[in-house]
Amino acid sequence: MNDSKILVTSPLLPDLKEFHELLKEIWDSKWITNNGQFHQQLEKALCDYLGVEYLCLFTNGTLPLITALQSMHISGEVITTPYSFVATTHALWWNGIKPVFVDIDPTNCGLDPDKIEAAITTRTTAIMPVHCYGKPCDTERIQAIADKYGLKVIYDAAHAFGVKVNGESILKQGDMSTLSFHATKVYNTAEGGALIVKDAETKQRVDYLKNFGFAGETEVVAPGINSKMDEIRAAFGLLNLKQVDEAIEKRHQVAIKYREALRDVKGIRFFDDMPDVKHNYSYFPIFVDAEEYGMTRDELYFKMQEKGIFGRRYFYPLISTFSTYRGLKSARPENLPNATRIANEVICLPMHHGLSEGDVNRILEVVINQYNT
Ligand code: T4K
Repeated sequence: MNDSKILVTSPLLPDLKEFHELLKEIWDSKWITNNGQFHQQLEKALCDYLGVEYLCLFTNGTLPLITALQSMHISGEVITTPYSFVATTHALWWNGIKPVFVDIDPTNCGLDPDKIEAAITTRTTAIMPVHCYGKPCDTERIQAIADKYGLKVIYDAAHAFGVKVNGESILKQGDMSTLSFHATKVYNTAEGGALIVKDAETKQRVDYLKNFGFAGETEVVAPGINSKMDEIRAAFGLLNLKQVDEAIEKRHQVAIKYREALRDVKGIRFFDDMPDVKHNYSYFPIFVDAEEYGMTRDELYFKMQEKGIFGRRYFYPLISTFSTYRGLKSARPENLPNATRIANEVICLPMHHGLSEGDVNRILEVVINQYNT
């Protein structure tokens, strides 16, 4: 029996020889950060690949969230989801903004548009939804609400690299969208991220903000931060971009196998592809109904670990339960019934380009056998 560990993900890595060649260029140029040639090339290549016009590279996926809020002077209260990685809400906190949690729609794990209006107050200035697992939120309804109340919309699209709806990038929705290029993402630059904006003027402003607010050598136009991507990671990113389509296709094949095998397992729910959406298969969450499945989510989770399979409970616990946020009125579990339930049901099965057929079979055996015993 093969007992080697299967982790939830594994980073896409460029060919080492090709990377070395680019490193040699960087060494020769002696230009290692501050809008170097690879940074410029990667911004352009990502715009082309993603089908967006204006993209600002960042050093991770959290700083574009913080900077997006800064650049639009968002204040007061912002409506957001408790069902995400904690960085989403922390970005609000770092801007002195009060997060207002709204429940999720269990069919896509995004903000439930039916529940947003009730959370709007005179202090609300924006909505910050997450395309959780890369599944598009109901952007049309969210935009209609934003327009009705004059609110900005910032999408945390950390999981939505390359996702398209009706052939259009999901990153074009709202006022701004952010991406994460962390090692655990479909596309990575080790650490990295981006902010997608709508026009050249905004890009200029964001580029100032991510460079301490400098506009030229001696002028500082705003209290900026340092969140520039360096040349080494930009070069890494250029190489990874060449192989990301192949990696997404491999993930797609894994998703197909998971779905085929789990379709008839009672008490296990998962997502199918949505019509007219080009998915990126960034995560494969399953939701365990303990009564029907005959075992709780945690029992299955730890049983998997005993067999060397390390799925992850993304996103448990809910952000709203962490000490910083749990005192907020909107954080009460009775305000968030779907998110509370889903957080207790979810396991993200291992999902990455490097999973072999044998790995997938080993994972499925545990999930299916536990159910049969
Ligand atoms: N918004 C959303 C919705 C997000 O999901 C995230 C990040 C952000 C914003 C913020 O973006 P960044 O500032 O992080 O760019 C991970 C990631 O650190 C985090 O980026 C990600 N979301 C979150 C969902 O997951 P952990 O605590 O699960 O990472 P870790 O170190 O436990 O790694 C998970 C698995 O990946 C391990 O089992 C092993 C594997 N792994 C990991 C790394 C780092 C590797 O094989 N190689 C590696 O280098 O948070």
